[in-house]
Amino acid sequence: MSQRLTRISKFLSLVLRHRPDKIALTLDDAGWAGVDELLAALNRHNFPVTREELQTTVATNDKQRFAFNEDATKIRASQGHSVAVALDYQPAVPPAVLYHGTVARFLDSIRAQGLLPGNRHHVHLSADDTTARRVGARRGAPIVLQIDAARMHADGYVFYLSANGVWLAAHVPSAYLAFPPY
Ligand code: HQG
Repeated sequence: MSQRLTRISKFLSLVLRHRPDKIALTLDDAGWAGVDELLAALNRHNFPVTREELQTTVATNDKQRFAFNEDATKIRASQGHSVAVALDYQPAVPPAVLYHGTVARFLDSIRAQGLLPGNRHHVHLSADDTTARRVGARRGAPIVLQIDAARMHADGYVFYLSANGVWLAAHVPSAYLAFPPY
């Protein structure tokens, strides 16, 4: 992705997940903003973006962070919000094992409390080890935990799959976690 598109993606993450108020944008209950409203708000706040740049950002984003609705009149972040939104994802059956990338300094707390969502709405889990390692590496030397998703699901915990392939859960109790070495 070009530097320009990366800047747009970062600013969109900020306003569509965390701070719509920063550009006086309103999101609906499901997190959607009107595309026209978004472009006007960006323009008003000295971050002009063309419709074409917005489309390219959505289409080429490395993690497919954003999605348009069917007729492309609205846009939202696919996950990762801290503002209150109901993303209307349907519960889904997870793969037997899911992965979570973190760093050593959080392990004592994770052993005691399990995985907690922090500022986000859900704990984010990956379907593969490589993705989880990359997520953990944002914070230091990555440590990948394995989640016994099959047993969690059998025990009645609900999982959601976001539009961009991230598995979401409200909480992962530590009984379902395996720490390396496995
Ligand atoms: C840790 C990025 C202490 C958890 C990524 C993580 C992902 C605990 C941090 C997405 C804990 C939360 C999500 C506990 C969890 N005690 N620490 N009990 N439970 N933690 O950023 O999973 O670029 O909210 O291990 O690529 O790191 O935003 O979650 O280190 O997909 O699209 O608390 O964000 O995607 O950090 O990352 P985050 P995450 P985007």
